[in-house]
Amino acid sequence: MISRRDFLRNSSMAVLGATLVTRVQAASLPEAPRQTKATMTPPLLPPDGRPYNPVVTLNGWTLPWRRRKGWKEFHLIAEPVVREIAPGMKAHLWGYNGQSPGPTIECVEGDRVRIFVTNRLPEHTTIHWHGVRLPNGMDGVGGLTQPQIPAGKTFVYEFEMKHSGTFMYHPHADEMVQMAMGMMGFIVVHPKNPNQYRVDRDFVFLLAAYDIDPGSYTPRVAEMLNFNLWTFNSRVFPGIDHLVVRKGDRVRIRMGNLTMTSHPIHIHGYNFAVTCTDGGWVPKSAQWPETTIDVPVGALRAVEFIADAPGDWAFHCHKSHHTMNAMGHQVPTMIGVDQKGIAEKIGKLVPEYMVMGEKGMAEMAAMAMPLPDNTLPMMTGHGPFGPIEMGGMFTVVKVREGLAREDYQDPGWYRHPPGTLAYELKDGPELD
Ligand SMILES: [Cu+2]
Repeated sequence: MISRRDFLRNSSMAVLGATLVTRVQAASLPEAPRQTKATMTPPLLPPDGRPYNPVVTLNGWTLPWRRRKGWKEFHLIAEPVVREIAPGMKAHLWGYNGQSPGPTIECVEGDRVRIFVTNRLPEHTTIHWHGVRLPNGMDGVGGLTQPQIPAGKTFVYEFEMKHSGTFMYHPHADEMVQMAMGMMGFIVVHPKNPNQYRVDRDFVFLLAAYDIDPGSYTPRVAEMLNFNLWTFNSRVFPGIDHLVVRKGDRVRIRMGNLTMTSHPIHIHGYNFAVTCTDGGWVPKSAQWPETTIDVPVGALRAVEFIADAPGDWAFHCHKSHHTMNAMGHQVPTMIGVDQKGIAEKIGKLVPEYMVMGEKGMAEMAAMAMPLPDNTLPMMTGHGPFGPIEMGGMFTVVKVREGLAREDYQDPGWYRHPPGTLAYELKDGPELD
């Protein structure tokens, strides 16, 4: 947490969006809570204002606010952060309030929000409130609707959240660099009527991609397509939280895409309908069943289903390269190539040389190859039956009977009732 003295030092000459902030005003800035860990915090029940069912941010948290004179006040600090991408790898990113992505902002349709944005980056920034319909001067486009927020300064955004829905925030200043460095966050505006669009569990995350060379910590910001870390909320499998769900719950999963390619997100064991986009709620008559929904670049999609089938259901991007961690794409296909003679010859020069890829690449998931520091295996994570052979944008929806309403703790692996598990055919009596 930042100290008041730091704050005064940094904001004593701060210029705000419309007005100059005096020292007295600066001292009245709301606190800016910070998060140092990449773990999911329990949903934040609203301490004041209209009631709503709060969302759960995968590997993230919701930003607390202060109620003051009819405003809901939030304080975001844009700053360099260290994000654990998965156990074994940390990335040096830019984010908000200690993490990338920044904290989720939750409020209610009709709320008047005042968002203080303090810039502790080495360069200027802004925040654009993607999808939110607001006065033009609050739209956060550097140069077009406001001067950029210089390093060390604080700007104030004030507007009414007129529409409920699914939105996000990100800079509109040196965008290529700042988004490649992880500056983004989720916004959820709950409906005024808590029974409208009601679900039991409401998960949110952003799709982000990074290009971090093996052995290094900082993303290559000039990369356009060839990323090597495909993330849900700046985490890769097996570091992504599981989506723990009580059997019978109505579940919503909201996803926003701030990468530079689309992500066909697929669920096993269920079908779902798109119920909300960053454009608003989708009328029932316009919904249809899907098991995969393409989340386009710069868009948000919310899907819903009733969790009536217990189990551990895979939930992932269907682009198979996006369920892999750092890998080279110039690897030749070796399937069917007899490498025996070659291995012997190279082995004389490079004693630890391994022959790989002759029968496919599944063996890589089980192999313990030496890796540079701060580098994740290409595919990893173990399940109850062995290596899962995945990385990147992959997690598990765990549907269980009899969980408590607020219980999001990992219930362990699913135990399949007798007769419901695929099995090896062995010699013996005929099947029924
Ligand atoms: Cu993808």
